[in-house]
Amino acid sequence: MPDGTAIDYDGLIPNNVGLAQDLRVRKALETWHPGYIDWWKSMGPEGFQASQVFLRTAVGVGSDNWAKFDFVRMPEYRWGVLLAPQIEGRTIPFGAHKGEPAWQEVPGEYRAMLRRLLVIQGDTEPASVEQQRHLGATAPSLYDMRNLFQVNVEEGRHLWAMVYLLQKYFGRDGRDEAADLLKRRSGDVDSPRMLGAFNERTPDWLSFFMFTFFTDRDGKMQLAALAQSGFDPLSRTCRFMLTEEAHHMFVGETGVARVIQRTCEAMKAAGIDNPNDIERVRALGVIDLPTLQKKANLHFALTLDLFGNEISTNAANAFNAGLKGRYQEDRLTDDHQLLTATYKVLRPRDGGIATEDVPALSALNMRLRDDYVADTQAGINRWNRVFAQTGIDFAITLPHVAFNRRIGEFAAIETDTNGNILTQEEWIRRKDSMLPSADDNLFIASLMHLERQPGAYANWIAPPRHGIDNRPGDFEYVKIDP
Ligand code: BYC
Ligand code: FE
Ligand code: FE
Repeated sequence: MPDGTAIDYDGLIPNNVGLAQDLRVRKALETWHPGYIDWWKSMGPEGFQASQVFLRTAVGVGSDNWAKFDFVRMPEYRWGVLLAPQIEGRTIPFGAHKGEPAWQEVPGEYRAMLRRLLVIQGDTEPASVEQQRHLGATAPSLYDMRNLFQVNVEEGRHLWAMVYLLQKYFGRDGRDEAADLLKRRSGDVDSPRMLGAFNERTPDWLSFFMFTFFTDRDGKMQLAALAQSGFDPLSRTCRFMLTEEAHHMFVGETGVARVIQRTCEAMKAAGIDNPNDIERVRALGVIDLPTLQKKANLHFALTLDLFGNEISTNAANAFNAGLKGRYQEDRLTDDHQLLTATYKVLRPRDGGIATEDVPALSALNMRLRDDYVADTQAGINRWNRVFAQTGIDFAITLPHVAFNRRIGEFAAIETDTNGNILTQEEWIRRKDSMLPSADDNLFIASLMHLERQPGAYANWIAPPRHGIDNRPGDFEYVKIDP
């Protein structure tokens, strides 16, 4: 496949990496495939494996017309290996090897570091499918159910993306890692997924929308950083994954926006102006706004933990090695080596929180997290326009980055959502006013039920503005019992 854009759909595994000519890797992938399908059937969407779902499948890797839409049973989805086109003459964009030709093979000295990056990234993808597997049963509409399954099959494909790199470039231990990616389970006591947020439960649809808004956006940031990689196959893989990622964040952003819209409209219709009139709002069968804020607080904090320690030698090493860059590295105008630069890091100090200048190279996790927060804030601002449009006096705000953290500088302290340090007693007393309480979760759970009539929506969420692929409002996106 020299031009790298056409996809070969003839074999078992759709690809644009010339698998037909690469017997060794094809065999490894075909050996891995049955285990993957077993995993999908046992850990993928529960109860809908035989349903016909209106899914998009990639048919190209260019920037437009890259996907087609059709009804598919999920286990028959054509998961494939798709890389963005190779860029002629690409060089390593940053770090100690800056300016050297991009690597087409794994640089021996960085093998272990690269493998770890691939495994961590790969581990998150099936984890999210596991976390979301029971949500089909309470989908608020067939439209939303279809979006859930679309996200799920694409996260499955993201696993394929990492498994291909492991099997193609890491031989025996790559195959072992690929097998292990099918063994760990989200939330399992003995063999959990690698990162914290991917072992949390996704108990309801509001959590799902928050997860795709907040946590898939971490996916976007991490993939964007890896898309800069001097290891060219990783860069090309991540560039194509980012094309798919946009839809995942769309699902989260519009999902929450539709919840906000529905709540505000119901409040207006009932003559309720005060968002804190929680009992009256809940009596309307919609999600009250303070609970929405608490869910956002939770998912933001969980996602910030995914950026690792603010000050990290691992991150510095990965940058120096040319393996993991900064967000939009190719648009930054500095030496791309960070030999003398410093960066401001937030840390607890003298009973408060203060900024400190540290060598920029060691603060790369902090920097990526800052870029993430800015990107997230832009999405929050779009949510807040819905309040303005419906005339309800409310705004969602991001909590302080120190709030409810388990990794990094703030792991050892507790703060309120404004970043004021709390004693353990104060934290316990105030926690339920800042994070979803058992009571809040029970209320949300009480709203969750399957709405299976085409064009119908559960009472707590507004319909979307447009159908998928321009389908009409009553389109049957999932034929549950075909
Ligand atoms: N949980 O130097 P440090 C996505 C460990 S989301 C557990 O601070 P470093 C998606 C760390 O392993 C994107 N352990 O951090 C979204 C290390 O242990 P060792 C996912 C943690 O190395 C939705 C030690 O602490 N992709 O795609 O910079 C649906 C010191 O580490 C955590 C990536 O994140 C944690 N949160 O790594 C589906 C890409 N944080 O090695 C998919 C790769 C730190 O000393 N990312 N530790 O034993 C990375 O490598 C991250 O930056 C790390 C931080 C989170 C691993
Ligand atoms: Fe993904
Ligand atoms: Fe995603």
